[in-house]
Amino acid sequence: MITRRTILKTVLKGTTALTTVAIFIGLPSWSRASSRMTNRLRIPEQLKGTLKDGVRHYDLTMQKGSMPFLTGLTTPTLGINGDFLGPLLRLRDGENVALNVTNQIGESSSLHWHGMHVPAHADGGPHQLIENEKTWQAAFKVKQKAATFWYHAHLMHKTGPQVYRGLAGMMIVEDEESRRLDLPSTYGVDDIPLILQDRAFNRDGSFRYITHMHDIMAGMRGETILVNGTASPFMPVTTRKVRFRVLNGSNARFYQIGFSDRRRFHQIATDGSFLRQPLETDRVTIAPGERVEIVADFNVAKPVKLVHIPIVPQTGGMRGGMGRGMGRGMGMMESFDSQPLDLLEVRPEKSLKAASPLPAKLTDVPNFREQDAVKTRRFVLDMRMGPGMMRGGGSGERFTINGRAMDMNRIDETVKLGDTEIWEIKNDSPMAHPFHIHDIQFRILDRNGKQPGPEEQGLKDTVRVHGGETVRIITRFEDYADPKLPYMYHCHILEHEDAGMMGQFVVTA
Ligand SMILES: [Cu+2]
Repeated sequence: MITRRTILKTVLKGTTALTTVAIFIGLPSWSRASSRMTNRLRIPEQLKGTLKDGVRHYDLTMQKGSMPFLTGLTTPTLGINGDFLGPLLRLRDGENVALNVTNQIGESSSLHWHGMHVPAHADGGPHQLIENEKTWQAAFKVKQKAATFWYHAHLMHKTGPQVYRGLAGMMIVEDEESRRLDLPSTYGVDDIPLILQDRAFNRDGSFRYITHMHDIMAGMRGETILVNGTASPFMPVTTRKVRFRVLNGSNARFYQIGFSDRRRFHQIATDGSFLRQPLETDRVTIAPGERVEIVADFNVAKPVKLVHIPIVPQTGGMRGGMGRGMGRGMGMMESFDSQPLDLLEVRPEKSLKAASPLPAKLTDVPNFREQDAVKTRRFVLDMRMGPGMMRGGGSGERFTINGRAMDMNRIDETVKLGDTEIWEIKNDSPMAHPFHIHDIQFRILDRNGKQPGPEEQGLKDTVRVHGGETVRIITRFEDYADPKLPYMYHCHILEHEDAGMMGQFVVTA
């Protein structure tokens, strides 16, 4: 009989450390029989900016704060214009914006506009460091299809802890098309942001972050789900149709969202655009960094929960020469999120405002033709366990892309402005990694040679690559060239990113 222990020993490369195995076996159960949702969902304040000489200005201050997440306890936090997380930024395609970010957290940070097509100097990655008590301005023209984006700290080796403490927020970009479409769009009423995060706590109420090697290996997970910084949230609903903009803002946890009564709903958007048409479904998977928009119908006075449906480990990636035992082990390595979770209780009122049916067509999703690609770049993701992982919070060369850990002083790839390229991402490790590319939006060409499902056929900036899988994406690099300042590509499990699973590319004219 193959035991869990022998499988893990087989799977984990570079170690047989029993302590590591014990950590896996000792995983706590996150299942909660029937959680009571007692706190009204917080809705982030909207920041629409102020127009000055044709430029829309947004003022953001990163600051220290505290939150009463758990009854009777106070959690020290970080926030933007508030105690935890930041305001919702509303941007319009075609507008010039200036995002003024002041750092008052007592240490260096940076703020990255995840998914946004911006010049490298405005990207907010590790090279746009904001020292304590300094202000940094990101100025650019919004060139974006309507969708849901987000911003978060992106400091070298510190993205994980800073996002965990609260340095993140949602952005909505609108364009002419989105303003014309008859979709639920009253913010906080029938257009609801849902920032999903999980947190672990110490007894004194403070956040607990990385206490075991396992927290780096699997990524940092916690047993408490926060939605927009609300534990055990409920939301009163006054309309029949509600649109949820779901952002997986967790450091490492994957969610498969659906409803407790298995009702069907429509997915209308991926990371960077609407889908061509609404997609009827009963569940959608969302990895760290990814966004989806869904529209659900509710019945008068009938509460229902938005839940995480346990993720059945993927084995599709195991075809292509991998041994069977290896495949089973890999499945287990992907089963970190196999416990059910309640995310949000939706409480429809006694009378609900009627809503029109969803538009039959949402948008034309930009396409890139494979025959236009001038180059295929290959990226191999890998991770190795071993002693010394905890030293200095990093792990040297254990989390790699193409055999190398991230180095701020090394440009890994040089892309020519205007080129269409295919990026082939191969995952040589036993667990799934969400691969994110700065600056651009892409289409997924295939997974192990197979077309992606309809739920992934919008624009994307983050793609799940399962253990043993090879995913090909296609994109075009436009508008902005800078031979010196690079953009990042990386795993969006933030502990993996911080430990080295990241690389840099420049776009040259
Ligand atoms: Cu990863």
